[in-house]
Amino acid sequence: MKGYLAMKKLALSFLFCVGIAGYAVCRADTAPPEAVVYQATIAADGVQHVRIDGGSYFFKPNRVIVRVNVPVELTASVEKGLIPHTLVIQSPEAGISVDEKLSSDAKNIRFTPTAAGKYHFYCKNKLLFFKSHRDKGMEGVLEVIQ
Ligand SMILES: [Cu+2]
Repeated sequence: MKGYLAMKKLALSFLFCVGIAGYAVCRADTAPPEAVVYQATIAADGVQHVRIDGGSYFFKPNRVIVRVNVPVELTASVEKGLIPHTLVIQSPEAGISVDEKLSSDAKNIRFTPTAAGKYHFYCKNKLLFFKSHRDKGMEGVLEVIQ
């Protein structure tokens, strides 16, 4: 059944490509960055350990699910390169205030989320009149669940 639906979807998108949008449009990679989800578990040390790898211009995972009122340790780094990146989570309503420069050496960032909800994390960097790194895709969602 799943296979059939996938086939149907494929056939539909093919029809869309040749029929309406045209070949050139379909060749262009305009899809938004794929969601990479990580659901943290509580380790033996009572901490939710989460690894976030970043680069130009993404965070992976870009959706992180953690439990409320349990300490979180983010281990964050970015790929080697000349472009500086940061990790920002400004959600004081949930006890989270992160604003860190990232490098290829992993950095440990600790906090304990105190309220369930969805909070954005992103890179705040922006070069002159160019689009911000966030607009280019360096953002994600920290989902705090009960
Ligand atoms: Cu950046």
